[in-house]
Amino acid sequence: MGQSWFPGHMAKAVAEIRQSMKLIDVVIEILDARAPRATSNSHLDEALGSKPRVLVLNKSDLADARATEAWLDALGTASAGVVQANCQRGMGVKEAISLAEKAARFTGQEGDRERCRRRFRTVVVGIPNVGKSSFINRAARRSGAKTGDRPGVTRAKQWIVVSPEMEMLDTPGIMPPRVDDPAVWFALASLGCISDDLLDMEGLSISLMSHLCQLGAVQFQQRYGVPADMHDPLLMLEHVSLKRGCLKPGGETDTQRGADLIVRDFRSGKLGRVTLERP
Ligand SMILES: Nc1nc2c(ncn2[C@@H]2O[C@H](COP(=O)(O)OP(=O)(O)OP(=O)(O)O)[C@@H](O)[C@H]2O)c(=O)[nH]1
Ligand SMILES: [Mg+2]
Repeated sequence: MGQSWFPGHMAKAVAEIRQSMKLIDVVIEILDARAPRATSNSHLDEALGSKPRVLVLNKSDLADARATEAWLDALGTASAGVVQANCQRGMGVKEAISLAEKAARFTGQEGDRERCRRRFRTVVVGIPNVGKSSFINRAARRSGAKTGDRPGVTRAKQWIVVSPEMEMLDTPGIMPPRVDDPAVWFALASLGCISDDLLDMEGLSISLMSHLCQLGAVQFQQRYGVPADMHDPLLMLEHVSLKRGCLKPGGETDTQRGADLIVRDFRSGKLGRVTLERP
């Protein structure tokens, strides 16, 4: 993958995180609850070192509730704990912060007393678009960090004083430099962690519909009026495009626009609460 996949600001961010780690007491890693494995980034582990880490399964409002419970169990051994969250509503944020504070203050090592006296510092990391800035804004109860429904909104690191006790470092979303597993690529693309400019949206919408059928998550059939005996996702794409009035000037079906619509609907939860991978 070229420049656009691992752009300069991500490389710079990794270097800056590595450098900031001496100031940091605890790491808060934001994952997307719909694919906690695919949205983790082991490439960052080296830069983060061995600091305690709180995992936040964000966007849990868009994930299958039972699958989220299973993920919480599976990730329960995370060093400083794991919580589910909805950073748009503010759910789970307080819990994550109190886990972080506990881990930051009481390490059982020398310096605990000093750490209790000063403001503690966390860094919020994760791949693009998982909700890092939203988490920080909720934690700070103000919109200090810019957010947006596309990857790559935060471009540079930014310290935000969240409370008299805590400072948080917002960081740009960082991708692993390469993704070899097609299932991981599919999840990242479906969840909007990769810039759409790099994606074949028609191909993605087709994979998405066939994946939803495999999972039995067929709410989309009803939403778009897809006949029950239609099984070919390519035909489904044609059908949805036509049904939604996606037509080119000559009257031909505009499957590109249809595909965009399907993917957008999936990302915003209009096709149901779906978790793409199980523990
Ligand atoms: N439904 C839902 N949407 C959320 C949640 N948290 C964040 N979002 C939305 O997800 C999008 C991305 O949020 P950001 O906070 O900008 O994500 P980020 O991780 O900072 O993204 P980058 O800076 O691009 O890496 C925004 O449109 C948010 O409103 C959540 O819990 N549920
Ligand atoms: Mg951000």
